Amino acid sequence: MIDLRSDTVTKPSEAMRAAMAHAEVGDDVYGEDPTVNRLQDMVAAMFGKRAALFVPSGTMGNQLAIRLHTQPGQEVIVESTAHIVRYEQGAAGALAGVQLHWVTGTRGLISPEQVEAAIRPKELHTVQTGLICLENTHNSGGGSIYPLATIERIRAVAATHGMPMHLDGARLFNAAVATTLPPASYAQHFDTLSVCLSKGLGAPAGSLLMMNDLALLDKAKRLRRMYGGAMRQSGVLAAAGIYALEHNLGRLKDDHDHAKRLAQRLQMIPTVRINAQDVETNIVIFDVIGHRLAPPAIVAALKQKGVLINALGGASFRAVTHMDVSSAMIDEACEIFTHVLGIEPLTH
Ligand code: TLP
Repeated sequence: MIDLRSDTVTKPSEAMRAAMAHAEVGDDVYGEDPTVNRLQDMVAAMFGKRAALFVPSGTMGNQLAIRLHTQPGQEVIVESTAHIVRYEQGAAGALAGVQLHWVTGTRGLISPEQVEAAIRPKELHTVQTGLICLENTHNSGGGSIYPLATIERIRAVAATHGMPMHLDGARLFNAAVATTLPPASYAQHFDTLSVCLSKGLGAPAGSLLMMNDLALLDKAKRLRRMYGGAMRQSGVLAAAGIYALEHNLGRLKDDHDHAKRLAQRLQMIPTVRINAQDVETNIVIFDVIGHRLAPPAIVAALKQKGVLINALGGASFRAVTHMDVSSAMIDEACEIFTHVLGIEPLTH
């Protein structure tokens, strides 16, 4: 089976498992797990931040950040298709007591002018803005990359209003590899950012929430405990993360090349709507129009031929490339897409 549902489906390699098995561990709630500490120091240094906190998931990283920066009743500016909006089960409202102010972007990216317009005036009747969140790369935007210049300008707007910024950097490594910019060049513009080890890097679990402010780190540790994310001998997981950072970063470029190739082939199928030029990293989002099968049946037909993808709602589908999908498997997937999506289009 060629599983393109997500880059989260990768399984730890033998070498990664060996690193996990031999990890030196301790109780991380006491701050005594040497492998967790090593991973945190390594990632903080990589992103030019003073501190990184190991958390179980990207969702927890985002939700800790929202809670850290806001007061209940405030508003968080976020793009309307962001992971925080679509896929975190309303956690910002449920756990931090804030409402989300959606701004509709282009392929998930919003402009400094839109941010400026969304910040509420500081007057008594109006809800108050507490935080601005960006996502890079943008998942629902098709793995789109924020131009650094746009981030710099959004940061300038935020600074004028004294507004903190958080980055959902679940796939920031993909952006860094695709642009060849150092990860810290993005990170410098955010008060907090989270990155995931369980996406393209192939680790089984784990994310890091980073910041410069050590008072914020203390608060984040308490909240992590409150949210049930304080783990014990988590060095077993951290070891997988260290292995992933040491071995699997550079190869993200292969995933990007595979995604581009897939998109170019999909573009040739008459029922498929996609602009292959838009594919910058490892996520391929496309629409299927005028096919005789409804989206769930398309997913089932592809599965039957050996390819798994996700339907996103409406006519949209998502295919994600990752380290467990080889170049040959991409070629095979292209044939299957052409076969299943290319046949019997509806004629009006
Ligand atoms: N994304 C998953 C699903 O939840 C949709 C995927 O398959 O892409 N931020 C972004 C941008 C993400 O894409 C994800 C996971 C997360 C945060 C959350 O990470 P986890 O799953 O570790 O909580």
